[in-house]
Amino acid sequence: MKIAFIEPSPVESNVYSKLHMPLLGPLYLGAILKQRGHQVSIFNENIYRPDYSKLDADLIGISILTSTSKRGYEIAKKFPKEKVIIGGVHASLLPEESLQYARQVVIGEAEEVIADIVEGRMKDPIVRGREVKNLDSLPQPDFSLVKGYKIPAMIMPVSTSRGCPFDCSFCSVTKLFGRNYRFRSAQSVMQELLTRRTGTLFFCDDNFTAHPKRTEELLKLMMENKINNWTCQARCDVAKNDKLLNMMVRAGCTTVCVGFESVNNKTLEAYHKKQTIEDIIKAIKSFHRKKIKIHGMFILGADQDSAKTVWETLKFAIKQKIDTIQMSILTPFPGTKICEELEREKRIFSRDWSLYDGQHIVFKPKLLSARELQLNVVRAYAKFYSLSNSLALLLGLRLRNAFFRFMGNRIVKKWVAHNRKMQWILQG
Ligand code: B12
Ligand code: SF4
Repeated sequence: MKIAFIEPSPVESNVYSKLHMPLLGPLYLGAILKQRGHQVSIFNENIYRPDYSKLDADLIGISILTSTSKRGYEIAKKFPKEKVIIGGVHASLLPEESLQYARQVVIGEAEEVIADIVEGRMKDPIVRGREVKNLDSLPQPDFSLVKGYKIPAMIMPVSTSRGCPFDCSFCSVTKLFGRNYRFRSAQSVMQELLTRRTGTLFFCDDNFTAHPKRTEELLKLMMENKINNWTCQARCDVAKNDKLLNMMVRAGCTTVCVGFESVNNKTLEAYHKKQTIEDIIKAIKSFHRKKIKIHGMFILGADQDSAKTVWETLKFAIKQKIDTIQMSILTPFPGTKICEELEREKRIFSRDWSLYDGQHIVFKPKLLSARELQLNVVRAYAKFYSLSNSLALLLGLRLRNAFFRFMGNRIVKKWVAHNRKMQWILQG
């Protein structure tokens, strides 16, 4: 069969639109179906948008996040419903909604059911996927299937584990992959790394260091094979483990993306983040001592946050010399604890999924108005990425940081302009 997977671009462009990094789901599913003799292509709309009226496929598989679901449904409507299947985080959280646009929807991990669905042995409208217990049994994601994807790519995602033992109240990850942390063997990951041709590897595991022993094994192999220049997502906890941190440096880690989330201890508690502001400061010091750059991620808008918290976050990021930051507005993704709470209190005022991207306020915050939250976050963000700040870094010859700040400046400008156009939503 001819199968086309589609990863829709978000309707609202976001800070990541220019980062051409496909989700790995369609690449794993595509590799499995290709091995079974099907003809597979993957269209990532950020990279290449086909003319759908001419798309020659027997089956269309659409992969949706909440922010891309609106566009995903628009695409689905271009095809007869019996040709469309939908999966991904958002479809897993709201399968009944997605089913209005598809003949079948898959909840959760789809590798162990996709062939049965495509080949007609599984016909239920809503199929529950299965947690892949042995991740080494999966084929490598096949990037050659992505139309228009340039290899060597600037940055390439690699997944070495699934699930996260934590359960933060704003996060969708455990809803999709569960809290059971599963990981590939170091050898299997190494085999994949040796085939990747890229400037930077991005370990897109939600928590690369959740099981330090297994991470150590992988790092040892990476050192032996002289892998370098990679980024991972980790929690502050890792910085307490000096041995692991040293190994990460020797194995080529240049940047860590860390969910700091807040500079307000009460907010961290409400998020169930299981970390304190003291942990965050210590972690920043340890990473910087080892010359690892930090991309710090913050989420603003919890019931404990005021306008002051937004500016304290900015001050903190500057004072602690965090290299780059992401300031997101708290987003009640369906299925999360935060969403349940806000729904119960009838505080969500927009269910336009295209606004569920961390850049738009869709609920009434407690200590300030929706408008104030949105404007303060945009302004603080713009300040961090201001041209004068970027120039200062450039003059101090911190070239990498200056480059990313200039890039951030362009992105924030777009966000500010877009914000002016959408004043209507800020009435809430
Ligand atoms: C890499 C990554 C990114 C990259 C690339 C993302 C991209 N191309 O969209 C970057 C950094 C750019 C990014 C950006 C964002 N991300 Co992101 N990202 C991830 C991350 C860490 C890994 C994605 C991945 O490859 N997973 C591994 C593969 C195997 O999983 P999968 O793609 O979901 O596929 C499986 C199933 O879903 C299913 N499936 C998937 N597609 C299909 C299709 C069909 C037809 C079928 C049957 C099944 C199926 O089967 C697959 C195999 O089991 C996830 C977390 C996670 N663990 O998934 C967050 C995650 C997807 N991101 C998230 C968010 C919120 C964002 C942002 C809005 C920014 C932000 N504030 O963080 C932006 C929006 C991006 C956009 N497209 O608009 C949320 C999504 C929540 C939601 N409800 O939508 C997640 C889940 C993280 C979280 N903490 O909650 N992200
Ligand atoms: S935010 Fe990070 S630590 Fe918390 S549940 Fe999600 S992936 Fe795990």
